[in-house]
Amino acid sequence: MKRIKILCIAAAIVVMAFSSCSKEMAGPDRLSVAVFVPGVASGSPIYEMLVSGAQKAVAEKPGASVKVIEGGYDQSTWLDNLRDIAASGEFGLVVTSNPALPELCAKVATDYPEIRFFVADAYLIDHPSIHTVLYNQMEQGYIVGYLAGLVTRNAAPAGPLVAGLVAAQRYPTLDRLIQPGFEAGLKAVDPSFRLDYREIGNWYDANKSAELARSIYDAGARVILPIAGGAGQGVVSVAMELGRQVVWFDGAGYQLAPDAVIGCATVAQDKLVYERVKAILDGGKPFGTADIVGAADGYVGFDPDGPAYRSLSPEIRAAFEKALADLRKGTPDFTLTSF
Ligand code: RBF
Repeated sequence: MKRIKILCIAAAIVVMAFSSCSKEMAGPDRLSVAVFVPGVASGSPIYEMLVSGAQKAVAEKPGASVKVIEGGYDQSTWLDNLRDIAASGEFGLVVTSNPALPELCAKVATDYPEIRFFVADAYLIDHPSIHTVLYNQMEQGYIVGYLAGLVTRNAAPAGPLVAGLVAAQRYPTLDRLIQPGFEAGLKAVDPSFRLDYREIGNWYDANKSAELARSIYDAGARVILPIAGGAGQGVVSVAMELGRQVVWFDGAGYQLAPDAVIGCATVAQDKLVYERVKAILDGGKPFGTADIVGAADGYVGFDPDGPAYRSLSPEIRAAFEKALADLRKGTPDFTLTSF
């Protein structure tokens, strides 16, 4: 009797071991995609494009599915959000975007090695579970810096020459690419340009960004670049009120204020996310690699389709379009091979 009992227990252990092993090997469904928005999609074009690009790729793949999960503005919860996504066992691929995410994905990957991650607008090389693509935002900053420089100098040739930058927070791509690119664009127009930099402290407080923008405009700047997600709306409202200008980043800028937004330096995040997610769903395995894309290959550019851009003087537009064409051909050369 005792022997039978022991045999039964042993058999049960073997069955359990095999079933958990086969479950492990099958892993989560590779065609089941979680799009994690670290923030709120509405009001942040770079996130809106993340969602639309991933949804388009999934819609074209038979058997694939997608769920969009917003992490909200409290960055301290994002790691737990990602852990919950992984622990659900539902998703084989997590698609997300922003330079803070690779580090969080790497932490989750330690416990869930079968899940794969694609992070746009970020850089991490040599992690077997993670693929990243970084935009050359030095070029993106240069584009709107050059335009802001031309418009400012034209409005106030006697100077002093100053332009504003209202940022949500400091982070490496702002410090090392966006801000230096914006300043390089301004200084390419006139080396005496000065930057008036202010910080909001979060990505949602449009009242605070409006207050900062007002004080920058009052101090003499004519053009401000907001890098502030949804909070950038505050800069636009004050620009409209004071008859000043804004240059916009990422996408969908002109519709906010057709008279105030004079230019928008774009990233083709919808196209990029679509292409990469599609390739991964089709079996591509770019994990472990980190790409950098920019103006030469069309992922960083300029949207000329706005009324306030079209109503700039032909001389300004001609000078700007020449600078843009030169940039696409590599002058100035902001080549990035790693970050
Ligand atoms: N960009 C946005 O447009 N909206 C956001 O809510 C947002 N949150 C961010 C949070 C962190 C921690 C970091 C590092 C960046 C964030 N960005 C956000 C910036 C985004 O990655 C990109 O740099 C800007 O959109 C400019 O292209």
